[in-house]
Parts: sequence; structure tokens; C-alpha cells
Amino acid sequence: MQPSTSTAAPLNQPALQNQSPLNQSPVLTHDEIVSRDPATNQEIGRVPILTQPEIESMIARARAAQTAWVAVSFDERARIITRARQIVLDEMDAIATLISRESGKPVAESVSMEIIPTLDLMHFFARRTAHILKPERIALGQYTIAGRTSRIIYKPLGVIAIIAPWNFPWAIPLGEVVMALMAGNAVVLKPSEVTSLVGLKIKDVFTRAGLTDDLLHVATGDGMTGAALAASPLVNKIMFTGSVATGKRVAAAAAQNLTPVVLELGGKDPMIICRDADLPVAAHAAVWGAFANSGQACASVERCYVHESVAAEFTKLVVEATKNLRQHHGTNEASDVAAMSSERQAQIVDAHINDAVTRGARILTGGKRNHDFAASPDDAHLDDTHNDTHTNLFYEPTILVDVEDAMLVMHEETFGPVLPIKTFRTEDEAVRLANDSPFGLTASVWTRDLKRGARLAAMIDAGTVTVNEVLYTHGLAATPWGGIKQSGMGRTHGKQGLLELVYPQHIHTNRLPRFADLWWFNYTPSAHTLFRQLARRATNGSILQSALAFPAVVRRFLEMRRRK
Ligand code: TXE
Repeated sequence: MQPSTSTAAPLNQPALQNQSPLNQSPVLTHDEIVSRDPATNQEIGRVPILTQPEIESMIARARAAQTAWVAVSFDERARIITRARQIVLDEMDAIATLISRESGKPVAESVSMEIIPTLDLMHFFARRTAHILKPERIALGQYTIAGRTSRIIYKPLGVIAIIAPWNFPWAIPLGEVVMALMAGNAVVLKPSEVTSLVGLKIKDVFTRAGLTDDLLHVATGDGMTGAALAASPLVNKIMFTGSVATGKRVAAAAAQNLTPVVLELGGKDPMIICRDADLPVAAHAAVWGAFANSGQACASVERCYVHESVAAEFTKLVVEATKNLRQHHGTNEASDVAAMSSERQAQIVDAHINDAVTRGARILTGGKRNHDFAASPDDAHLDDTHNDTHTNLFYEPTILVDVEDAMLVMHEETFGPVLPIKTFRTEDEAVRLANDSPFGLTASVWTRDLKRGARLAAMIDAGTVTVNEVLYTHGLAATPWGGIKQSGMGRTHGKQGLLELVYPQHIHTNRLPRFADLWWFNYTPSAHTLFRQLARRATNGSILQSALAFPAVVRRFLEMRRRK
């Protein structure tokens, strides 16, 4: 496609609405996305914004390809996934650099939080899918005596739409693509407009691994492209990860066609530090959990509750560790914390910090953009063509104390490098504070007493609660990922995640096909007698009681034989 140079697009082109300085990374023109490095504003590529007819065509081709894919054995599917995995391994450095350039994150995290989890996931589902989806027999109790059997087979749904976010542009969609393909589905993936090139790289890897072209499509574009995908009656399931507001829009569009959805939305994840926690370890964990990927993870630590008896020591350790973090461009290997992904996200951080400070919170460190990266007006990468101003997206990791529940930073998702710390007196109070949230994605409890940890974990309302661990379990292929309340519905990863991508077909067989069932027509007096006896004796699981109904069964059986 030809790059667009005109800024005078028709008024009815919705993508133009996004063309504002706040959307510095990326810039949307009327028919393409210009992808930019958030650290430098340098252009790194262009992709088309696909339209509804193009999306419909992709879905139709995916559906046609899926009918052949369903007949391909698990072993053959696994071979393709394993070849793709090898390509990722061979090209790890180039992929990590692309992820860092397009999202802004440190290259260390592109490897540790994006590539390693997907290598593990590819291996896990290549090996385990056949076992997890093997047919299951269902025990039928007394119906077995009557010659009935039931089993479940798992069948692919068809075409899966994956609508992905920008914060983990590789790990989130790639994991879902692998699971969907292994389960026998085709996929149309809509990457975030902020990270389109990473989405296209996923396609490139699978193409070179030998996957039939139409089994995986990448639909680059903006929210309108995602909306077209979500509204299509030809999609069999939508796997959405993103904001609560967009998740609700996707669910509403899906409801028009009764398309099932999995929604992985935001979080306001609490961390509870008990008085007996190992404080240096817990402080280190808090800093990583809050500031990895500049806090732009749905499972980031967004609220820290520490027992009042250890609060001073814990806070001191956290502040020290935070001040030691090195902030550089993401592509610099010495970088712990790099640039945020977009100006819009950085402005949410500004707003939350300003609100907290206005209401009495204190900043112990951070609280502002890092002036070492102030954008200069004669920055070589400024792109006047798009009226785009380069703002500084390097936000300093920020610690807040004296915070109150009413502050935005304590109840709305910040999704940035901010860690508010509040004290508690009793464990019940800590659990109440943790649960006092519209979200329920993950939470963590820190204690040396593992029994206490397990007890508190069970009292917290969240999809995942970790004891003496933080943030990383999205990286475990075998465990379910997902939330409750406004954090969404359904699961990805693990057995539960795989089961979202198939439907259970129940196959019931009467192994005695020569006999009519006793409950069929006609309803004679002996039928009524039998039904009453069955109701009283055969529905409580007792074989002995059921045996008492045997004479009525025989009478009815003989009666039906006579009628034949
Ligand atoms: O996400 P959006 P945004 C949260 C975080 C952040 C906020 C906004 O709090 O501040 O969401 O981020 C596509 N129909 N999270 O605006 O809009 C869009 O193109 C169908 C948490 O970037 O939800 C992109 O591919 N699709 C989160 C995807 O939806 C639509 C990760 C997500 O975009 C659409 C990201 C529509 N009407 C943000 N409109 C997490 N849980 O990790 C947009 N999209």
C-alpha cells in the first residue's frame, strides 16, 4: 500500500479522530498507521487500517481454511508450533528489539516477560493439547445398567477473533494464537494500533513455520477495525484484552450475534505485606511488581497495604530500591525502566498523581517525567507531516504515601509507574481493603507463615492470588489467567483457557437399540405406576431402592413388547 502524505482526509474517516498529539505513538492517518518508537518518536513502519470488507474477507478465508485444519492431527499441528518456536528462538534478539522499539519497554523485559513465556507456552500446548482435549467418559450411574454410555469430545469453535492490547504486544496475542490453533481453530488477530508491527511479526513467524496462510490473519487497524471484527456474525468467539470500557463495547457488539467472549480487562491489584514478611524480598517484589513495563501491566501492583508495625522499614527499602532503578531507552540493555507506551497513558499517570497530591498524599520519589529525556523542539525525529509533537514519555517510578481510599490512584486503574503505600492494623482490615475494588484480577500476600498466606489468599476476591510472589503468573502456561468483577470474564492459559477455545460435544449412545424406552408413549396405568416408583426410588442414587422398582419395570417392559 502507498504511504499517505495527505492530511486532508474525508470527514467520514473515523481514524482521523485519533490524530492528536495525545496519540503520539502511533500516528493514524486516514488509511494507515505510522508506528513510532515512543522513546524517540522515530517512525519504525507503516501498516494499513483495514476496513470492514477486508475484515469480512479475512474471516471467510479463515473459515474455509479451518475446515481442513480440523482434520489435521494434534501431532502435525504441534510440529508447526514447534517450528515457529524454533524461529522465535533463532530470532530472539531481533524480535526483542522490535518489541522494545514499538512499545518502549526495556529489552530485558521483552525477553523475560514476552519471549520466554511464549516459548514455554508453545512447548506446553504443543505437547499437552491432545491430552487435555482427549475424549472423556461420563459415569451415568443406573443408566449404565440400562446400556447407556456418554462421552464428551472437544471440537474447535471455528474462527477465533483475538483483539489484543499494546502492553504485552507479543505474549498476549501469541499465546492465544497458539492455543486457538492447537485446538483446531483459525484466527483473525487484531493487534493494538500502538503495536501493529509486533502483530505482523507473529504472522511472519507462523508463515515461515509452514502454517497455511489463511489460518492466521493479522488485521491491522484501529478501534474501528476491532469493532468490525467484534460485530461480525461469522466469528465464533472473541478473545479480548484491553480496557473495561472497550471490553463492554465488544461484549455489547458480540451480544448482537450471541458470539461468546472472553474479556481480560483491567486491574487494581493489591499487595498485602504482613508483619512477618521478609521485608527486603517483599520490597524488591513491590518495586518490580509496580514498575516492570512502567507499570503498564494489568497485574501490576497498584495498591500496597503494609502492616503498620513494619511500614516504616518496608517503605524505606522500597524507596531505596526505586531510586536505584536505571531509566534509559528500552533498547539499552542497562535499562530497568524505560518509556511509557503513549502520551495518553502518561497523562493518566499525571492526573492520578496530581489528584493524590492535591488531596494530601506525599511523593517520596518520582512524581514527574524524567528531565534527562526532555524532548527538544529541534528533535530530529519530529514529524511535521502529522502535526505530531514529541513529548517525554519517560516517567519516573513514583512512590506515594499518606494516601486515602478516595484518591483516584487508590481505586482507578493507573496503568503506570506509581506505587501508593497505605498501612493496615489487622488482617481483616487488609482483606477488606484488598476486596474494596471494582476489579478482581490478581492480588498478593507476603508472609513467612504459609498457612496464614493460604488463609488470607482464600479470603481475597480475585482470579489469581499469589503468596510470596507477584505479577508473573501470566507467564505460566499451565495456570488459568483471568479475573472477576470488572476485570473480566473467562480464562486464557492452562486447561481452563484451552477449554474456552473448543466446545464440548456430548455423544450419548444406547447400546441396546432393539428396545424402546419405558418412558415413551403410550402413558398407560402401568406407565404411571412405574414413573411414580422411579420418582420415589430411583432418583436418590440407591441401587437397593431402585431394585424395589424392578417389578414395575418388568410389567411396563412386557406391556411395551406386546404393543410392538
Ligand atoms: O485500550 P483499548 P487502550 C487499560 C489501561 C489503559 C486503558 C486504555 O487502563 O489506560 O485500558 O487503553 C481495540 N471494538 N488497558 O485505549 O481501547 C484496540 O484497537 C473492538 C488494560 O489502548 O481497550 C486494541 O486493539 N476493538 C489492558 C484493543 O481494543 C476495539 C491492556 C485494546 O484497546 C474497539 C491495555 C472497539 N470498539 C489497556 N476500540 C490489560 N488488561 O492488560 C478499540 N479496540
